[in-house]
Amino acid sequence: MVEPELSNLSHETRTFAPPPELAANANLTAQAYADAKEDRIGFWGKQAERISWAEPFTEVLDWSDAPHSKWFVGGKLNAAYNCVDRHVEAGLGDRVAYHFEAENGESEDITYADLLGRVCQAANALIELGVKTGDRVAIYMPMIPETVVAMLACARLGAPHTVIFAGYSSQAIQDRVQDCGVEVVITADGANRKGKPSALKPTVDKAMENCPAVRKVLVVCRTGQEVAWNDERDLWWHDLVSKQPTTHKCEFFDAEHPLYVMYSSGTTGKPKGVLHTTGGYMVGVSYTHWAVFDLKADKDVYWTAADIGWVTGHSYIVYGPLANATTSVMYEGTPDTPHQGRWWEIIQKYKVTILYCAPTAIRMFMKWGEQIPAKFDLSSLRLIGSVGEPINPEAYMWYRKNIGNDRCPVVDTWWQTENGMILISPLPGVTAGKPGSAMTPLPGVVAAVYDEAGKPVDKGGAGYLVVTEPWPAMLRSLWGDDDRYKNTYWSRFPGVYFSGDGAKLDEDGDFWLLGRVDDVMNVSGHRLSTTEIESALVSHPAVAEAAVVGAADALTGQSIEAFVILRESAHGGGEDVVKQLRDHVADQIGAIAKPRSIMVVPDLPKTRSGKIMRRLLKDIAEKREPGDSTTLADSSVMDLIQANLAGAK
Ligand code: 6R9
Repeated sequence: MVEPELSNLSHETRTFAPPPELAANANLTAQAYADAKEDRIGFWGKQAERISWAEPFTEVLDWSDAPHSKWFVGGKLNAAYNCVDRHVEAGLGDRVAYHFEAENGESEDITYADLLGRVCQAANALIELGVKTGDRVAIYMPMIPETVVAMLACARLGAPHTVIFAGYSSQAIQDRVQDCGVEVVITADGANRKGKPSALKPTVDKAMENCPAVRKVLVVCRTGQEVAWNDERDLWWHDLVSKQPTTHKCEFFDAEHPLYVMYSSGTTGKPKGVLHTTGGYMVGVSYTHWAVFDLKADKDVYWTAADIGWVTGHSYIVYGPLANATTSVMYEGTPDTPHQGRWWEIIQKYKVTILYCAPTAIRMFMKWGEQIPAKFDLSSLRLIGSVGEPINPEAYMWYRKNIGNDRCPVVDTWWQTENGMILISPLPGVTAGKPGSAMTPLPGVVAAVYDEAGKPVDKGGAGYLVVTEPWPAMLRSLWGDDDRYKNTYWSRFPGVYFSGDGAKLDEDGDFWLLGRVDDVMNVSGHRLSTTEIESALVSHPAVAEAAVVGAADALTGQSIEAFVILRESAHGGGEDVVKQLRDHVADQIGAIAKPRSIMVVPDLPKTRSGKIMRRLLKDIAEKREPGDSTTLADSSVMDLIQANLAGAK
């Protein structure tokens, strides 16, 4: 199973101790591990004091109906109140919540008092649209303040949101809106990307053709471009929201009230609606944001350079930082518009102290060269983080040296959409970091590496990463499919959470992540399932069969490589067919899912039970001698494919 890339990683022996000054003033010391170990439940009960409860909980965890958990049983709270109102009530209304920086350089500082007014207006607007507690609202938006406002307005009303990444296609919107039973969609006319407006509303309009249950589409005017308009269904945000009162008295909901659904790729084509609830999630994200980033809310300027449409944005742009009354940066654009130093210019401008981003971005910056960040003053930074995929030691070292000035600790944080919060990460004032290792589970989190038989491996061993005790921000189920929830996460090793990732423990017991053990790919930090892309390819009339694999890629982590068998009728289509197929995948799923290459092959390697052996295709895509093919139904297939590819060159 877990193929050893690990032999490279295990040569890594460098360690970086926390800078003494940071360690001396750190939010946490090693004592936190000991406290949590002694009384894990009591530990989480204590962390819950970070959150304001309208009614106190009577029990920290009810695990009697495992794998269904209830955290902070009987407690009542409102997530939006915790993110905004209470800070204004505490006299922090003038503190900046977001330094919003648009791609074109325009900027706006939004204080907690401003944010409160805007969230109340949006909540009042949603009420006018008939949104009630429990109704689902879809959000398909650019990276702009209204996106956060829309999310918090939903949270305020207890209407779970489902944010759909703005790069996704109409088909993806349609699937999610239908699966989640959405009646109201919030979107924008377009987004500013790479110096020009790109359209969003037409993508929503197309999806709406097959979503008759959607009553209203609320549209933020972002770019001012021409849009088609449906008078019955569409409303401008500035018409409806701006006229609303800036106050709204919120209700408080049960700790287990649903907060949001976030769709994530699974091993079968259908995306999974990961369900998060309110109390445990808020406790989990506020604690981890404070602990892992050593947050000093009155001093730090914090920046998660990620999209809100990804769980990282939900937990560490919106709910975690706001719950902690943080001043954050929010950036609308791409890292190379109008120049390749855009991020570093932003850090210099706002004196950012904490940066959190993905290895794929770091590898891109490496490709562009260290002379670019060197032109900017990055001395404000004191801590830098990484998330989304394994960070290879070279990228870690480059990041530490060129962005962190050889001084800032790097926190490599492992977690998933399902986890809701960071689970494995160094603590910056405690842990001596190793390039490429996410180190150890956070205080209060218990994880292990299991072998095939479900036995914990010893130090030095590799296997499957599992989480053996429940944690507060854990997913509660999959929307509308509880059986799939139980099967996907809790059946591989009964009673423990199966992450789907491979991991290795080194001689010190530190964790090294090895990527997915299933057929989910990770391209630039986006999870895409092979099955989903195969289904898209096969839905094209020219394609008889398709297999997709993720090949190691120095820049994006993995790249999508497709193998297709064409229908007889399509033979002779040549490059034209390949182009059509790439566009078709973009249309069906989104541009992010476009295969880098599509190889036309006469057949595919399959086992006797008909399963495609992707491992062998991966060998070809990564230009290796194919491994063991003895379980193939027809062993001549591999020769045929290789002869065919050689002939096509
Ligand atoms: C937060 C997020 C989850 C998958 C996860 C794993 C990979 C995330 C990682 C990492 C190695 C890290 N992953 N962080 N692998 N080291 N620090 O990314 O959520 O989009 O659900 O992806 O990402 O493979 O299983 P999500």
